[in-house]
Amino acid sequence: MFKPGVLRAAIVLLVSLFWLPLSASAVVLDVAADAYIQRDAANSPHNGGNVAVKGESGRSGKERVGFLRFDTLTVTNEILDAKLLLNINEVDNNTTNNPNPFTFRLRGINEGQADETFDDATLTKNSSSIADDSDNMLNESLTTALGDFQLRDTVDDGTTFEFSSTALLDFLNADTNGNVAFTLERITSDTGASTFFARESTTGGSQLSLTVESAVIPEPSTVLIWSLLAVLGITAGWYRGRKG
Ligand SMILES: [Ca+2]
Ligand SMILES: [Ca+2]
Ligand SMILES: [Ca+2]
Ligand SMILES: [Ca+2]
Repeated sequence: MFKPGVLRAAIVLLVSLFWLPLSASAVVLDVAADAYIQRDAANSPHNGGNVAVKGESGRSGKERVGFLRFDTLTVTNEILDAKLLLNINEVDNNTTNNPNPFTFRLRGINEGQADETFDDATLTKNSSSIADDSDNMLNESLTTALGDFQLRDTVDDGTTFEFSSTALLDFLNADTNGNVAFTLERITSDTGASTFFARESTTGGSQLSLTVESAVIPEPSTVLIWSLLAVLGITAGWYRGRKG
């Protein structure tokens, strides 16, 4: 039915259309702010070398929730892949190593919440727009659950954990204001804190970061040239087909 020339041109068109949007570029976004809040120090900022996270049973007061923020203004195209890199200091800082895995939960802070642009030097439990007095110190309805993961004491101490999930990808692509912030909580109750290296760390640990791979949308002029070439190819093929 198609003459070879037409078929060839059609294949060129299809390949060019599929190939162009599939090229991607990766960027690493360093954390813009990181801190934690603590139940029994509700008016104190916690902006040291570690983001500490802790769940304890019975609302002991020592529970801690981590806050992380990234500036994504430079990422304007669709995000195809994303990884949150958590550089672990200690899964459990108790002197006795805990053989059981600890479960953690990552949440996105919903678009429009004041905490989307929190300042790590001043964030406190009482100043947070999403913290409350519940067991996990968070009003979950103001957040989006992005997934749970497990870390093991000693085994994972000092390593980097890469978190990724479809929910994280969807959350990043839904962002419209270039501010993306997360909370990190620990589901597992233990008196030992879990600590991740913060951007203020001076002990050699890398800070938290977000690796984002986004589609490269071609310039309109590039699309136009490709389209014109494809049309030219189809026309030439059709013309040759008629002649032959
Ligand atoms: Ca910080
Ligand atoms: Ca340990
Ligand atoms: Ca809650
Ligand atoms: Ca946002």
